[in-house]
Amino acid sequence: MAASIQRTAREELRALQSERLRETVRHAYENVPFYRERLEEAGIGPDDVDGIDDIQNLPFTTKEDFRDEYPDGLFAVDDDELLRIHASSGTTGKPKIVAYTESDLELWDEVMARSLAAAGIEPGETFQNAYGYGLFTGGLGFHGGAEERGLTVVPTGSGNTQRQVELARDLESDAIGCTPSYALYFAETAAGMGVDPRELPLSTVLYGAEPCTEPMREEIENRLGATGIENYGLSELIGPGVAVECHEAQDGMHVWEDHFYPEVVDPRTGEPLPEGEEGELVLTSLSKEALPVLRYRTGDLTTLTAEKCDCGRTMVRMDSVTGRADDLLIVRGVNLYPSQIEDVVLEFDEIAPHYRIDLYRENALDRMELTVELVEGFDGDREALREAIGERLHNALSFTPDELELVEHGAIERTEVGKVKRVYDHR
Ligand code: DLL
Repeated sequence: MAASIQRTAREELRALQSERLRETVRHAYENVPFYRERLEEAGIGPDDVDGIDDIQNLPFTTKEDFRDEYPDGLFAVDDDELLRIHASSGTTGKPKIVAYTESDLELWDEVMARSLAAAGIEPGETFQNAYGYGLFTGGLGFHGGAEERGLTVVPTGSGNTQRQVELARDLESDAIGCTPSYALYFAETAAGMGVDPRELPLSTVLYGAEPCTEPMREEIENRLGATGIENYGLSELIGPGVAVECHEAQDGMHVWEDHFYPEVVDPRTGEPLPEGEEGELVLTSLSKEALPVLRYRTGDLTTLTAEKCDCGRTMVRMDSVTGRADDLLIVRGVNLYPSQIEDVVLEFDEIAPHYRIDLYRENALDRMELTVELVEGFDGDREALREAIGERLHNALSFTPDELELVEHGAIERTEVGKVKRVYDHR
């Protein structure tokens, strides 16, 4: 079933999605007062959903709704049916609390095992799980799926990196799961220990949980001598296991849309956008029990394509997330995403994949400082390089930072645990 559903004809998939959407709306309507109210406001009862196309009539759910309904206002089952709680912290306010029944945990294991299979990780291989364990969904989400896939799991969690390098070498880990920033940190730590990271047995880095541009992926692949496979997910929907690249084509992440229905909308108006246009990803859970979610505004910007992939899977693919709708930096009236700056800066071979952006407001004017790191052993002309980067930023983005600082290799603080922070907005 699991393998065939990934390659099913799209009409069949739509029939399944339609049936599951009807069930999900009914479940939410009957068991979550919040949804009943929202649906009634929109004039929709559980019998008004015929098929998946009706999804566009449903109201959105937002991060604020999760915060307002903290801790359990969105749960659709009794407490005694819950087997697990996770939370996503975010930068401000209360955490978003999420919950799982037994069937939700089985679903999670299934989509994660599928993701590991799509990543090309075979039963019997050793998987080093360097995603954080605990309330964060990364650690336990990958853990369950890896066991389901028949892998040997090394549950290192994040951090303790020297030991992780030794374990990867001594236990001959075939694959590691971690954030992209941690993959780089891991490679640097290995090199610092006198271990050539390319000589480690790792052949796959299953990275996710934070944005990763193409130059960053190349850097990870080169430094670790491994294939980088991206995966995407979020706690509100389940955790990791929403979408993953296939190792066959590595051409966008297949969304497991028999369980998570994706749409892309205009982030300002909420209007659905045609296939291929970039906008905000909106996701609806189609088979969750404890926490059904209707049209969740992820804030993540991406593009969807339904074209058949070379791997034969028919499920829609999403592009790497280019940024978050709320990451948009408006600096002196210019709209910029940090990923655009990253793309430009990392074109330079002299620059290491570490940078930070600081924003200030001085006398009512925005001021941006961009700090980038030189590669190890750089002994070229710094001034010329600085000018070249400034010019390139200006040409590509019509923007030049007020200050562009080049610092020595290793000078920018690394993230050993959790997600990397690159933008410091002091305004
Ligand atoms: O980060 C789940 C996860 C764990 C995904 C491990 C992949 C691997 P949250 O902590 O709830 O859940 O954060 C979700 O992280 O809305 C995105 O903004 C961001 N994110 C996740 N994957 C990617 C990715 C986990 N591949 C939020 N690229 C999401 C860019 C990502 N951003």
